[in-house]
Amino acid sequence: MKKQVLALAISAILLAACGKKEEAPAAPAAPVAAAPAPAAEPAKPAGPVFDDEKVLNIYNWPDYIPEGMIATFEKETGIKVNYDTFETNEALHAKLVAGNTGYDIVVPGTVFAKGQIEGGLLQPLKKEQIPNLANMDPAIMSVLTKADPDNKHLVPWAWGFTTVGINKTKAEKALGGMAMPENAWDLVFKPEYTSKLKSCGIAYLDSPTEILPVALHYIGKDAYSNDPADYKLATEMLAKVRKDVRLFSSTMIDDIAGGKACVAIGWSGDINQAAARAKENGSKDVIEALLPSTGALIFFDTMAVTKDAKHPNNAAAFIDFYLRPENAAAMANDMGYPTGNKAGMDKVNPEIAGNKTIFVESDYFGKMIPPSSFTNEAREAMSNAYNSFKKGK
Ligand code: N2P
Repeated sequence: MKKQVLALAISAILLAACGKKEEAPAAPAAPVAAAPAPAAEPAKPAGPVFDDEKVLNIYNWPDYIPEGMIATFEKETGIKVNYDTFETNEALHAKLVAGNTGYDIVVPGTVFAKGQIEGGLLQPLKKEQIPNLANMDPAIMSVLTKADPDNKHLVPWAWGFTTVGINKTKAEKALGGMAMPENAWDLVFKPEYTSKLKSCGIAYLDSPTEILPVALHYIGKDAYSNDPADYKLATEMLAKVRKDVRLFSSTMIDDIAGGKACVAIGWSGDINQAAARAKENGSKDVIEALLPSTGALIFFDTMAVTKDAKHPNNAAAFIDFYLRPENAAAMANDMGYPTGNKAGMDKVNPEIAGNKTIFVESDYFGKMIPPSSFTNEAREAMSNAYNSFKKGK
C-alpha cells in the first residue's frame, strides 16, 4: 500500500541520514526440548487505571490540538485537564531542567527529548496501560529510537517540518514582477527578495533551534553543526536580512491568515491552518506551505511523562486516548499534522491525505533535513547567534 511504502521510506531515509543501520530481525529462538508449561497470562487491568486525584496537567505547543478533544477525554474519564502551552523547545527544556514543573505530560521535540531522557527528566511510560500503542506505525516508532533507544519514554504527538510559508497573492505583488526563486529559502534569507517582501511582512519563528538549523543548511553547512566558524557565517548571512524581518513569533497563524505576514519561516501544519482560516474568513489570497528545493527541517514532537509527574496513571490514560484512530485523524484533518498512527489513516479526509505539505511524498523526504540532537555546545552557539541576530548587533 502506498502509505506503508511512504512510512518505510521516511524511516529508511531518516535512519540512513543518521548513519544508523536498521537492525536485522532477531534469529528465531532454538526449539526447546521439553516445552515448559505456559506461564499464566499476567492479569490485564479491567479498564483504564486512574490516580486518586482526578487531575491531569498537560504542557504542549500552541495550536496543536483539535477542538473538543480535551473535553471528550474529561467527559469520558471525569479527569480535569489543565492544558498550558509553551512556544519553543527552549522554554520547555528550561522548565524541565528547573524541575517541579507541575506538569504530567510534556511534548518535546525529539531533538531535545534525547538529552531530556539521558538527563533523567522524563520517566518510562506505563506501556501496559497504553494498549493503543499498537496503532502506531512501527516505521515511525523505529525513527524515534534515535532519541529513545527502546521506545521507552516517547510517544509521537505529531510531526511536520519548519519551512517557508507564503501568501502568494501578496508576495507576488510585493515582488513586483520579480520571478519566484528556485529555492524558496531565498524568500526569507536573500536580501534581493527580503528587501521587497518586507513591505508585506516577513515573519520568523522565535527560536534559535528553529532558525539556526535552516540558516546553516541554507549556507551549505550541517544544520546541527558544532563548528563555531559555521555559526559566524550563519550570523553574517542573517544580519543582512535582519532589518527586513517584521515579526518574531511562534503563533503566527492569524498573522498569516489576516495578511500581517506574507512570507514566514513557520511550521508546515500552522501554515496549512492559516490557509484554511483565511479561506473561512472569506479571503481569496492563496496561502501555501512550500517545499523548498533544498529541503525543509523535519521535527517529531513526542508525548512524555515528567520524572516527578503527580498523575502518571492519568497521563497513561490520556496517551492511550490520544492514540485512538479518530484522534489521529482529527490531528491531520483539523490541525494539518500527521501523527504516525497507522490505524487512523483511513479516517483522514482525501484532500488532507492528498496535501503533499501534510503527507509528504517519499521522494521529497530525501531532501529533508532529518532530526538530530543537539550537543550543549551547539545549543549555546545557536542561542548566541540567534540573540545577536535578533538584537541586530
Ligand atoms: C505548533 C505546532 C508545531 C510545533 N502549532 C513544532 N514543534
